[in-house]
Amino acid sequence: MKTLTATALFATIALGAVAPAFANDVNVEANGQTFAFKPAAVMLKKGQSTTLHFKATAGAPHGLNVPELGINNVVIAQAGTNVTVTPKKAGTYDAHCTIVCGAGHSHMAMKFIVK
Ligand SMILES: [Cu+2]
Repeated sequence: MKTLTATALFATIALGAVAPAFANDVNVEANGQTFAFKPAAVMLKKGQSTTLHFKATAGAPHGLNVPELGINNVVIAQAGTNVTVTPKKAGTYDAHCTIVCGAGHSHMAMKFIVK
């Protein structure tokens, strides 16, 4: 079971869906044409500060709200915005776009995985 999980995670990372584990800086792109965040999942380490560099590449502004991580109604525009987080609790935090940005808005989501 563990091997299967590790293999699946490696495959996901190879496809660029998950940011490298435990980086100090992570770029997160909000794409208003594909209605997706890239990477779709970001790995964070409990107790370690990570600066998230949010930037919109197309379309209307997007937003994220993950209060458990200190991401409080962040507006993501083309100018970009940085948020430094220091997760206190391990877990998986689902985040959906908080600003109605177009036809694919309801599918626009990402995850933060704290270990
Ligand atoms: Cu949206």
